[in-house]
Amino acid sequence: MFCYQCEQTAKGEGCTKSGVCGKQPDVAALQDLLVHTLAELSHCAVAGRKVGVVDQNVHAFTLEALFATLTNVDFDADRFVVLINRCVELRDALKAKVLAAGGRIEFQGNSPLNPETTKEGLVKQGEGVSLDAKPGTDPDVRSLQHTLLFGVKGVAAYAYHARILGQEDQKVYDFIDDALDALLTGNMPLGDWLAVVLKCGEINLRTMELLDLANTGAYGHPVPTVVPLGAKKGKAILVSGHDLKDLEDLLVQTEGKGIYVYTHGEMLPAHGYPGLKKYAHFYGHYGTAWQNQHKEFAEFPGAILMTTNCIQKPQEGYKDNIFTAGTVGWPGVRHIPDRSFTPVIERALSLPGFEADRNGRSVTVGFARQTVLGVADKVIEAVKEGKIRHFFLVAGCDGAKPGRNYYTEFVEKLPQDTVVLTLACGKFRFFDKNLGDIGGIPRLLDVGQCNDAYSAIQVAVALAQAFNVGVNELPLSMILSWYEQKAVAILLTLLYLGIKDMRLGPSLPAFITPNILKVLVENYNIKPITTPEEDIKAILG
Ligand code: SF4
Ligand code: SF3
Repeated sequence: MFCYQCEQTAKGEGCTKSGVCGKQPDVAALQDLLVHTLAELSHCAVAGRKVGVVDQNVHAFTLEALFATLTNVDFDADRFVVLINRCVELRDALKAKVLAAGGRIEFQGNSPLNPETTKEGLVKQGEGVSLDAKPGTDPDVRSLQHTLLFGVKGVAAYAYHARILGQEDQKVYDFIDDALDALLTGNMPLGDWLAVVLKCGEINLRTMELLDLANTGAYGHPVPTVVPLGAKKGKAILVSGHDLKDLEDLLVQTEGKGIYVYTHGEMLPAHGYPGLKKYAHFYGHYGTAWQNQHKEFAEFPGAILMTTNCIQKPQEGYKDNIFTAGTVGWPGVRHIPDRSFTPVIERALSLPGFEADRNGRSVTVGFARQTVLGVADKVIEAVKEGKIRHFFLVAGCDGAKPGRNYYTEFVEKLPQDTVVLTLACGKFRFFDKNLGDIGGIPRLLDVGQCNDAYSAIQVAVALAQAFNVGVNELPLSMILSWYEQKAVAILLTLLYLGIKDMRLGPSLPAFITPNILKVLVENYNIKPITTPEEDIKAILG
């Protein structure tokens, strides 16, 4: 196997024996095969568009299948076999429709692939079709091809969430098809690959706008909300991941059952939405980020629901308490395909729950764009009066590497006249720190999930307009941490927007070659993080 799509890839180069994340070689090969057959499906969709053949089921499937290949989403080989066969069925049906409408479809090389009938056969096929298996590709072109593929995976994940809540744009689906088709055909000059990679950032911005519309349309704009980190006596369910619709349906189905619902990891910002916080049994937040789940899930006395990434190998201590939903999968773990959460509820009722109230600290969430821009006048005044010297967006993913302590120390060491905006699971490095406030403006503002990156971008754009400068001229620095492919998509969006001077860590992507890095440094002055002291000094002078 070869996989280097995430930050924790082995030796910073690539996982070759098995994934650091727990992905086994058979799953890696099946994921590569799924991506290949999806590209064939996209090839048919692109040809179909020219003759007026568009199939919305194909788009829905493409989002779901791509999302399944993200880091820490689906580890179940059998589920990939089902997805591959379904993909081939859709491909052949679409091809027939396109040909009947007078379209032309010409496959080259390995395509169209006839799937083997056994899992072992499919694994063998998968080993031969990954982007790495294509001989003779220029390393820099391959680097951009991978960047595009990983960015498209991120776009698909966000588009999947938006679509569930009724927001979509054909432009997004067409781009995904164009990008996968380009990867299948593979022959473009370097400059063209670079252009498509930046286009991926543009399309991701639109996708995140749709997702913002979807979430705020369904549940209202987040409002500042104090979230207890303790526990309430009673039965308990812990919900992790990003899917607000899963959470909502679970809240409806648990009403009046004597169960309290807690968030874990990226689900924390859900407490800020009026449409979700109205449930009295939606109690608080338990634990921190995904990489601490072995310890935190083992100690949780109720049922656990994983709605999206990041799942890790369930440990014996809680294996019977954990359930997956949506695109998430782990072999042997009970899966809820249709939001009927009765098995989760029954499991929670059979477990002891919290035997007494547990006091704990609290955190405040809900500083998404409407809240922050609601006090824009105050913020602008504080900047003009010199009370706020600088803003930092310390955002992105968390992970297991010790180097991620940088982000804790960075926030701790910032001077008192600075404000930190944060989003995504990287915040768990400092989310419960009391940083105080500046004239009533909290110094730590939690904008939301990684899914809410659009909100942070809108805040930056609005501030830039208020000060009549470009975003790069604002007293704002971006200190980013990445882990998986949604972060790749967001990074491409920031590059598309022309954002300069970003600091990225804890390490740079293994799929970026030195030449491509040189382009990024020359055009965007993107740089790796160093030490908190040095970086703060360099930024604030
Ligand atoms: Fe390795 Fe990351 Fe790929 Fe898992 S997702 S196999 S850890 S590079
Ligand atoms: Fe976290 Fe897995 Fe990226 Fe949504 S949940 S930010 S890593």
